[in-house]
Amino acid sequence: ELSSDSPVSYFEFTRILRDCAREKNIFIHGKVRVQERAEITLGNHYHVLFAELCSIPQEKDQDAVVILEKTPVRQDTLSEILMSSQLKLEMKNDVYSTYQLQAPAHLNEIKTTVVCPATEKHVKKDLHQEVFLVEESGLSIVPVPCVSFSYEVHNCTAHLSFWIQWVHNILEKKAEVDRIVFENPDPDTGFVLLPDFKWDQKQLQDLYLIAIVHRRDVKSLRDLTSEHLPLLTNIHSKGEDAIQRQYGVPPRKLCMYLHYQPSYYHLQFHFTSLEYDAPGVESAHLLSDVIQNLQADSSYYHNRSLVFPLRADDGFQGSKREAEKPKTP
Ligand code: M7G
Repeated sequence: ELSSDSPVSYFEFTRILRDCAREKNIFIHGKVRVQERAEITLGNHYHVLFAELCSIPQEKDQDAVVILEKTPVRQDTLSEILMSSQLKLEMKNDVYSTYQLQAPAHLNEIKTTVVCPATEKHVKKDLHQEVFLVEESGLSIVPVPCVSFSYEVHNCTAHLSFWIQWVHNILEKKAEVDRIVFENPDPDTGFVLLPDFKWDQKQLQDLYLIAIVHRRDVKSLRDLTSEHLPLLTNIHSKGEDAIQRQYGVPPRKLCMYLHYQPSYYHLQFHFTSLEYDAPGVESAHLLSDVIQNLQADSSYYHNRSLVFPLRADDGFQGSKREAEKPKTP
């Protein structure tokens, strides 16, 4: 589907948040110019009469994050790329030569993700930053290795969490309806399975789907008890069945996990290809481990400490400074 009103054509560059030559992506912060219809108020008497006529378009800048990513070369387009591209020689030495290949436009896509309007949190999420491992116990959060300060968990999670309107839109069929791969509508054990927006669905090596649960009362791994085992086993078995049916990827080639801490506080599971180097391994908990841990101990995730990475500006820096203060005897 071609986008007629491209937000990126009005993009005013502010700064690069992060770029990675190996992953061939770049995260950019900027301003997008949007048109708004604003009413001119001429006082009560005229307002009603002229409201329609005086509604004029006004331009307004909104913050946006744009992510550009070169997509993998696909096997099914190889012969077309090699036969219908122009090659420009860069260097030749013995049996070795390198070229600049100018592929036809339709084989030269850049996957583009736009977050607009972007909040400060969106911008911070994509900004390259120093990251620290922290260990969260039931009551406190302390850095690894342990030093002497405590940090309220609920403060931390509230501070980190994102608005989850996009999740509700999927569950209520207001967005991404045509992308749903499988749904189990049961209000307690059901879920919606669909491609993660990181996956362009063009090749299976980087297969990435998410299973979003219908229940809205389970925010994260911390909330899980043995009461949720039917939900977890349902996601495990129906999720892998659906992926095998739809994509022919067998369960032994799949990784199923959830993140702690997640970016979005609504329980969801990641299904990725084993061949894909998915981001976030340091916060991943395998679904099969979670099931076994809860089978052995219903309060496992309430009681145990959990280690996860925290970014410098997510409240860690201040706490670290506290911890580093010389101790008074
Ligand atoms: P998470 O564990 O809460 O956060 O997973 P993290 O992986 O970002 O730390 C949320 C997952 O949902 C991520 O893999 C996102 O790429 C994916 N995601 C985020 N948004 C806003 C969307 C969306 O609008 N649609 C889809 N399909 N996936 C999304």
